[in-house]
Amino acid sequence: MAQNRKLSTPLSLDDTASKLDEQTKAQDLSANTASPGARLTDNMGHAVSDDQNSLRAGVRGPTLMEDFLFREKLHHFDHERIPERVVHARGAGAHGYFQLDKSLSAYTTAKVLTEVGVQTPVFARFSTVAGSRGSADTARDVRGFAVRFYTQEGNWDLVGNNIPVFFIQDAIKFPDLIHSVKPEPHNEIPQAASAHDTFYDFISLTPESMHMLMWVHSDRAIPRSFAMMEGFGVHTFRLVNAQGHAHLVKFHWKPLLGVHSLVWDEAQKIAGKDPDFHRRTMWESIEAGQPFEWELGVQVFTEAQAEGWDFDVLDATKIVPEDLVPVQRVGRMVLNRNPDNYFAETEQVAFMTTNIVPGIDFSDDPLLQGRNFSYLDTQLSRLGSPNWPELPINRPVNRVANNQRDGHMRQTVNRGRVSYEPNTLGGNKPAEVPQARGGYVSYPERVSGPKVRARAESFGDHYGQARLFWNSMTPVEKEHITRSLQFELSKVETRDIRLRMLGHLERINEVLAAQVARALGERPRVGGTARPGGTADSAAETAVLAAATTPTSASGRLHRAKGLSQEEGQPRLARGRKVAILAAEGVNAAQVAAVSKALTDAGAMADIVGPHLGALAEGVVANKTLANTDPVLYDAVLVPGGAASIQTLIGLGDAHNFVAQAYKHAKPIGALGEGTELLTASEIGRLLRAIAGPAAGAVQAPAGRPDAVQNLSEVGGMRLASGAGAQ
Ligand code: HDD
Repeated sequence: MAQNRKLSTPLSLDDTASKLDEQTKAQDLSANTASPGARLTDNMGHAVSDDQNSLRAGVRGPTLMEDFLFREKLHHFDHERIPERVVHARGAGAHGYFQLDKSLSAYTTAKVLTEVGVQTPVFARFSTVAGSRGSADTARDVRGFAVRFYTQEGNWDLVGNNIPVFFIQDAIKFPDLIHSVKPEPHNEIPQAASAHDTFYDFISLTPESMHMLMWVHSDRAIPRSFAMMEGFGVHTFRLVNAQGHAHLVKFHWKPLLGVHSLVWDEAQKIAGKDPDFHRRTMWESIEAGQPFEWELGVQVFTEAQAEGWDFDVLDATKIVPEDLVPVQRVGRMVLNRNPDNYFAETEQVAFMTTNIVPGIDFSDDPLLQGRNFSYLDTQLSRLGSPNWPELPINRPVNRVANNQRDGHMRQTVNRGRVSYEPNTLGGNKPAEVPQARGGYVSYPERVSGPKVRARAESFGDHYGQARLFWNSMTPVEKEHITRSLQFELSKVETRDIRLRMLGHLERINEVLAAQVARALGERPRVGGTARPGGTADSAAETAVLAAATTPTSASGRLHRAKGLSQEEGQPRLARGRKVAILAAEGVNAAQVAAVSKALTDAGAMADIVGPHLGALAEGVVANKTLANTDPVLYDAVLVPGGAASIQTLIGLGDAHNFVAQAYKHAKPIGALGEGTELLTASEIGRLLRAIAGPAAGAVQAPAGRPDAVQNLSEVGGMRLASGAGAQ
C-alpha cells in the first residue's frame, strides 16, 4: 500500500512504469487501492483516540484551535469538491479490455490495431452532455462515449458520442452551443433539457445543426442502456502505414446487444423513479458477470474516394453512409470490471482527443482541431495541477520519462540533477525515439493556403443528410421524431423562434413540418395532413407521415442509407433485459422457479416484485415491492399463477397500475395460469382480450415501440416457462 512505501522506494514514474510494463492496468490501479486499515489515523499517521468529540475547554465549553484532528478533518472535507466537467458532467465508467481480431496493418502501424489477439486494457466513460453531475441519466441528450486504450505505445483516447455527427462545424462555436443548451443563466432552468428558448434560438440560427437535430429527436437520444447504443469517433481520422501511406478512417462501436431505446414518456418517468438508471444497469450487469460489449468497426477510405462525394469528410455534421464505405468489424471491447472508487477513476479520468499513438493521426476537421486545444486546457481547471497525468487512471501503462518537473502535487520523486536536454551529466537520457523505433511522427500532409476566417463551400449543405436520416427511418421512428419535436418546440416560449424552427423543418420534410406546425398552433404550409393536437393519431395520418420522404443532397447520391434505422437489422436479445415478476403470498413457486431459470439462462435479469419484501412462497423471495419499484424500470412483466397471490394482487391498485403502465409503454406482458385473471381484471383486460384472446401465455407487444422485445417468448424463454405447464 502507498502508505507503507519507504522513501528509499521513491514514487518514480521511471521505476513504477518499468514495473507496469509487465502488469495490466487493472493491477496498476489496484496497487493504488487503499483498503481501510485497522487503526484510525489522521493524514499524518497519528493514531486517533476519539473521533466523536472535538477538543473543548470543558464539556460544555468552546472548541479549541489546537484541535488539529478536527481541523484536518474539516479542512479536507471543505475541499473535497472539484469543478465538474463543463460538459459531460454526469457519467459512469467501467474497465475492461479491447482485443483485436483482424489486423489493420495495411493501413496503420498502431500496435493496438495490428497485433491480433492482444488484449489492451481500456477504461470507458459514458455521459450525458448538458446536465450537471447530479442530473438524471435518461434525459433526452447525446451520450458521450469515451474510450481510453492503455496501449504499449501510450494512451489512445477515442472521445466520441453515441451519435455520429455534431451540431457545429467549427469549434469556435462550441461555447455558444453549450451556453445555449445549459440552464438559462438568469434562473438556472431547465436542468438537463434542451426544450427551452435559448437552445432553439441558437439552433434556429445555426442551420448546420439540422442533421444532428434529427438524431437528437430520434430514439437514439434516449438509449435503453449504455450497452445498447452505438459509439462513433465522429471525426474523420487518418491511419498511416509502415510505408508512410495514409488512409482516412471513421471509427464505430457496434453494440453486441443491438441499438435499443426507451420511449419518451418512460424516459421522463425513469428520471424520477431512478435517476441512476443507466449507471445502475451497467454496474449491476457487470457485478452479475455480464460484461458490456461492442465490436470496433472502421470505415477506411482514401482522399481520392472522398473527393468524389457530394459532402466533405472534414465536416463533422456529415456521416459517410455505410452504403458508400462498409463498416469492417475488427475487434471487440469488453467492459467487465466496475471501478473501485468513482471519484478516483470515473471523475478524475481526463480524456483528450490529442491522446493518439503512432500510426493514427488527425484530419483537418476544424471541430477536431479545436477539440485538440480544449481537452488539455480543461483538465487543468478540473484537476488543478499539471501533474494530473500522474493520477493512476490517467497514467499510461508504458514508461513515462521526460524532463518535466515540479508543479502542484507532484508525486514523482525524480532522482539526479539532470532535468534538461541535451545533457552529458545524465548520458543524454531520456533520449528521443526515432520513428523506426516507435517515436511519434505527424503525417507530412502538404498544407498551404491564405490565412482566412472562412468556411469551405463544401461544408455548405445543411439539409441533405438531415433528409437522408429522416428518409431512412421506419414509420414508428418517424412518428417518434415528430412527437419529440412537437414536445420540445411547444416548450419554446418565443413564437419567432418556433417559426424559424418550422422553416428549417420544412426544408427537411414537409409532412414532418406540417405535423409539428399543427402542434404549435400554426398553419402548416403544405399538406394539411395533420390535425390540432399534432400527433398522427389516425391510421391514415400515420401512413402519410410514414410515407413522407424528401429528395436528398449531400448524401453520396443515396435517398435512404443503411445502418441509420434502429428498428431494422438490430439483434433483439433477451440478454441484458430486465423482467418484473409480479407476485404475492401463495404464488406458484414452480412457475416462478421455471421462469427465473429460463431468464437467467438467456442472460436476462428478473426482480420479484411483491406487496412487501421477503418470502412469498417456498423459495420465492420478493426483492422489490410495488411501492419501491416501477414498471418503467423493466422491459417486460410476467404474472405467474397461484390463486391466493392473484387474489391479493387483484385487490391492489398498484398491481393494476403496474400492468397498465407496462402496456402503455408497449412492453410485453405475460401471464401464467391464474395470472391472466389480474390482466383481465385490470383496465387493459379489454384490450388484451382483443389482442390475444382469453388464453393464458405471452401477449404480443402492441405497436409503437420500434425495438421492444416483441413478445415474451423472446424474453428469456417465457415460452419454455409456460410450456413447462406448471399452472
Ligand atoms: Fe467534447 C468532454 C465528446 C466536441 C470540449 N467531449 C467530452 C466528453 C465526450 C466528448 C465524450 C466527456 C469525456 C469524459 O467522459 O470525461 N465533444 C465530444 C464529441 C464532440 C465534442 C464527440 C464532437 C464531435 N468538445 C467538443 C468541442 C469542444 C469540446 C468542439 C471544444 C472546442 N468536451 C470538451 C471539454 C470536455 C469535453 C470542455 C469537458 C470535460 C473534458 O473535456 O474533459 O474539453
